[in-house]
This record gives sequence, structure tokens and C-alpha cells, in this order.
Amino acid sequence: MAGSTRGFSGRGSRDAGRPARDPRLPPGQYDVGDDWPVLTAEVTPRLVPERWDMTVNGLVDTPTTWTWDEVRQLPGSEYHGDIHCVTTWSKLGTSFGGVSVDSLLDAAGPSPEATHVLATSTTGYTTNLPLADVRGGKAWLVWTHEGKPLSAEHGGPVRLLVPHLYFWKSAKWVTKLTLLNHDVRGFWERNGYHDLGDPWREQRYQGD
Ligand SMILES: Nc1nc2c(c(=O)[nH]1)N[C@H]1C(S)=C(S)[C@@H](COP(=O)(O)O)O[C@H]1N2
Ligand SMILES: [Mo]
Repeated sequence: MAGSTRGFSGRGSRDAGRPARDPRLPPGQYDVGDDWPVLTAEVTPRLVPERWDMTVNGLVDTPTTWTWDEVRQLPGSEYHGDIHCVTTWSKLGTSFGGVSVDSLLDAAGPSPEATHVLATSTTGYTTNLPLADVRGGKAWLVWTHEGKPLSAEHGGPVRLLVPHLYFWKSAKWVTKLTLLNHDVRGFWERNGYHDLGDPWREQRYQGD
């Protein structure tokens, strides 16, 4: 086989010489590079970690609250991968450290009828998720980014991270997950954003 066609197989000549689109980018997204934009609908709260806590309540066997010290004693878990904001930036190959949401749910014990989660921030920001989308290693509570403490602008001391969905689902300054037997729209979902928000299906707005 002729070696000269290497890299061009299956592409029209129109694409010859253009860099290939990174396959990690969902449709309609661009690579923001080393930047990390801040997108916040409210004033950034300055939280003292020692006074922050995390509650899992609603349809669970044992409603549970963890202090900052207690949450850091749960088994550590990291995410290495990409994040995607609905405003079309994606940040590729980044990393976060914290705990899996599974650890919290395992302790609280979701009731069989629980189907959805409403995440609430200390600021009152809310976002809704199917329970299945925060279980099975798909969601984290994180307090480090690339090895350093998460800044207040990006949700520190602790934010939710649900990287397989658009980033508005990753509530900054998260303090509560409430398990429900129905879906209740959060802040952006009431303002027209999609209830699920899968970037690979471009679920940006209600009806997408
Ligand atoms: N509490 C809270 N969480 C939030 C938001 C917010 O306004 N308040 N914005 C959401 C949106 S729209 C996005 S894209 C990401 C932005 O996170 P970043 O500022 O760390 O990039 O946080 C999400 N979590
Ligand atoms: Mo966003």
C-alpha cells in the first residue's frame, strides 16, 4: 500500500492539511486550552471550609451530613478528563480530586423509589439530575483541580462535578443532594436549559 496516503484516508481533499478536529470535542464545542472561564449567576461566596458541610437527604434510609473533616475521610477518588460548558467551551484533559458521589449515596442508602436528585448550593443555586447520572462512578464532590485547592470562583471549597453532562450541572459551593421520586427543575432548567444536558446529544435547551 502506498505510504503517501497516510493520514488522508477517508477524507475529502477539502480537509487535506487542516488539523483534525479533536475527537474529544462534542458537537458545537471548541477547545478553550489552558483557560478556565468563570461562569457564575450569583455573587461568589467566601466559605470557610470548617463551616461548610454536605447533606444527603430526601428519599434515603439515613439522611446524613458530613463536615469538611468527615468528607475528606471518605475514600479518595479522581477524575481525569474533559468538561463541557453549554456556552460552547470545553476544557480537555483536566483533573479533579475529591470523593465519588457513590460514597455519599452508599452511606445514606437511596430508597428504591428515588429517581432524581436536586443539588443545592450554599448560594441557593440548584440543578436537577437523574439519580442514575450521579451513580456508578459518574459524579464527584471535588476540592482540588490539577492538584491545587479549588478556588472560590470555581466553587471552592467543594463543588459537584458531573463531567459527562454540561457544566451547569456541576453545582459550585454544593451543600446538599436531595433524592426525589420525580424531576424538579433547578435554576437554569427553569430558565430554559435542558433537564439532562448531554453534550454528545447537544441537549442545550428544553426541547433539544
Ligand atoms: N452555585 C453555582 N454553581 C454553578 C453556577 C452558578 O452560577 N452557581 N454556574 C454553572 C455553570 S452555567 C457553569 S458553566 C459552571 C461554571 O463553572 P466554572 O465557573 O468553574 O467554570 O458552573 C455551574 N455551577
Ligand atoms: Mo454554563
